[in-house]
Amino acid sequence: MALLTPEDLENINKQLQEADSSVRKVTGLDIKGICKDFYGTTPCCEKVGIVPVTSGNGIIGSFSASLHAITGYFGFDSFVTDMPDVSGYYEAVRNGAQIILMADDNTFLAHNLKNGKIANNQPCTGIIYAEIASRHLKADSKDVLAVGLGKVGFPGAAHFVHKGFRVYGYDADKALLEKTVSSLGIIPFDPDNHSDNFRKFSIIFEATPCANTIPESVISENCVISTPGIPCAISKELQKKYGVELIMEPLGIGTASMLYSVL
Ligand code: NAD
Ligand code: 2YJ
Ligand code: MG
Repeated sequence: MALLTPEDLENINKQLQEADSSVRKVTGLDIKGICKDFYGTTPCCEKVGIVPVTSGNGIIGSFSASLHAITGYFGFDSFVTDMPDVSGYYEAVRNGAQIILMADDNTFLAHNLKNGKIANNQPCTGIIYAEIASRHLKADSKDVLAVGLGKVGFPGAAHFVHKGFRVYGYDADKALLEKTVSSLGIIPFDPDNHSDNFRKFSIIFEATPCANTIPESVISENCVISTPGIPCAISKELQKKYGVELIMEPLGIGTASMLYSVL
């Protein structure tokens, strides 16, 4: 499992502002607007307790501080506990947190203690990046290319299918690709296949931990690439050459999706 680094989270407020402006350009709504519309929820006064967790690889410098900035950006009243782990959880609840945010190396969760709802970052991230891309106002068809069908990518691809898109999918893991083709009914995409290489997409969704995963041949002018995957799926040069609108941000969009989903 790829862990976030403090470098990924540098200038998180600026990264969020830029992502918000791209989301607005692509969909006509900002991130908050998409979450509100999609989940049908609105925050009122929920206090969010952020608990640092030391297990496994331990505390990531600036992870909790970034969550504090992100929750503040979306209008939530939040605080980071002084203590980590179980003592931090106790501190969060004793200090009136209604929603707990915490992550170890495998799971990043949001738990609303009042209504019992719980959210996992991976599906919430995949679904919201797919939802944003699905609203691309200038899409030329309902065809989507989904690259990377793992814990984030699979729920994203499934979301496009549920919304009636024709989904072409690719994963470097052949067995996973085959499994996903049969469970979701998506069309396998093969970047090495000559005829697939002539297909262009105005909506591309990417969720892999690798760079340069999107072949140039599939990119259409002014397409949207919605990609939670870190590092970036496409080079700056290709982005510029095709006027790509990129939706990419390391933590905030997925966290907003988690929070709105537990309200
Ligand atoms: P995962 O390991 O479950 O899935 C990744 C998938 O990508 C795997 O199935 C793998 O076979 C596939 N893959 C790897 N290289 C590929 C390539 N070159 N072409 C096609 N497929 C390839 O990981 P995950 O939990 O789904 O996370 C995916 C990425 O999303 C990671 O980089 C993770 O850090 C990032 N992530 C970002 C956010 C965010 O908010 N931006 C949130 C969660 C995860
Ligand atoms: O509390 C801390 O500082 C750490 N225990 C945070 C760990 C963060 N976890 C991850 O980055 C994992 N990849 C799982 C969350 C997925 C979000 N991209
Ligand atoms: Mg995100």
